[in-house]
Amino acid sequence: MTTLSTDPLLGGPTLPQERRIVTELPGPASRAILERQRAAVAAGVSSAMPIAAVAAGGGVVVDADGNSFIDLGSGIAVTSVGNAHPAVAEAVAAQAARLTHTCFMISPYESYVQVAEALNRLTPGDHDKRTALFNSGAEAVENAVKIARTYTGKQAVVAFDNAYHGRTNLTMALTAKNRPYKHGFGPFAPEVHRVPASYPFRDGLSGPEAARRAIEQIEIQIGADNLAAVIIEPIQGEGGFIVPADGFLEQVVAWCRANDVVFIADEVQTGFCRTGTMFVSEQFGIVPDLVTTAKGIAGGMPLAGVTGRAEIMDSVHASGLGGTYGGNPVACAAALAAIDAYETEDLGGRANRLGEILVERLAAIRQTDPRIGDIRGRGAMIAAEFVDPATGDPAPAIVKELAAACARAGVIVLTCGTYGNVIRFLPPLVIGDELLHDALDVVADELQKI
Ligand code: PLZ
Repeated sequence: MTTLSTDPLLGGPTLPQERRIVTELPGPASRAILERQRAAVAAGVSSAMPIAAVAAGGGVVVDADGNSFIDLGSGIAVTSVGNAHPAVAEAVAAQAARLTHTCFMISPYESYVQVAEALNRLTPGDHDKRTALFNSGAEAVENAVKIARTYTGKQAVVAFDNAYHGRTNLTMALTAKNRPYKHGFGPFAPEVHRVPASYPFRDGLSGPEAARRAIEQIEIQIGADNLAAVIIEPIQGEGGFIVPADGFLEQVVAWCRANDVVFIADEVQTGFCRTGTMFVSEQFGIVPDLVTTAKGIAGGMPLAGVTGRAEIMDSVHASGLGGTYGGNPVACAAALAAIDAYETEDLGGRANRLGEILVERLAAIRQTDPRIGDIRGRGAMIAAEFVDPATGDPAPAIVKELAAACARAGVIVLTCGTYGNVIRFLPPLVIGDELLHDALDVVADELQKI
């Protein structure tokens, strides 16, 4: 490990935990890389921050010019254990030196089995479970739908307003928002139906009322006899960190169970201690039939999983599930190290502490700034929704300006929301209190200027 801390370009927790802007932004080194990006990388792949990252760890990301940004995004809820976590880096290096790939469909290896065992143990419910591993959240979602269709012998799938499930063809169909995710990319997969979700701040409905509204539409427009699965993010992520009203999820799960419909919880963004518990389903008292995971699972390495009831998972014919890289050994080694960190470093407890700070600070800003219409979330998955105080209408322009201003001042914050009017906070769970407070000072200062 000593070699890790002596190389100035290496990241991890030994990086100075400070906000430090030492050049204009982007600095000359970043600018040169961004110019080459424009010439070499497809225009459709764009980047929110005008910097080229070279190292990251703890609560900071350092760019090619030596600027140090406070990270309130974790690469979209991925590096929850901290970027370049020493145990993850070591596990990756050790595994890469031993064997990088066999293809699990050709010759299996223990680490895949260990990750499956860990997911079976950690996902909600103590029933008999099985897991299959893939490369991305979208791929996990696709496979969950394939599995549910095989098990039920039915085809239709229900997704919700504000949903985000990915960018592949089937998952684009499941994703609700047109721009930027779907525009011009159709035709989309058939047999995907959308129903209203629970969005307490905007619909004012109780959980049972919102559930009744969704279930009524399912019964009228699709029919349980045709429905293989209902898929939902227990807290909607890209849609705006929307926490459903109490009872909504419970009633949807109960209806699924009574009607031979597979309930899939997409915990790609909410999973792995992000919300204060290993999975957020626990907090709503629900036990999903299938759970999709990715993002935080492997400390930054690409890995995803579908975990669920043994009888559902095992309904698929032999060789029906797979893919060249699914459950890659280097990614599995990273996942085992990351999962160990979640469990032994009490990162769930840490997420709750960070959430307290975030909510307290945002509530204080809101006292004098009525443009913050709602503050919501769980653990270290917290958001503020901005509105026009006179009308309550979404105010996306403020959010765009605020994120850009924070970036210039050395803080990475992400936006989201069906209406693009939400600032979301997803700090690495290992960020220090002081650094988080510094970042929130910046957010408060920059907001005041808008
Ligand atoms: N399900 C709940 O949040 C990914 C998308 C960023 P992949 N969210 C970030 C973007 O604009 O592409 C996500 C998610 C939920 C599925 C996915 C998809 O996961 O690993 O990006 O495929």
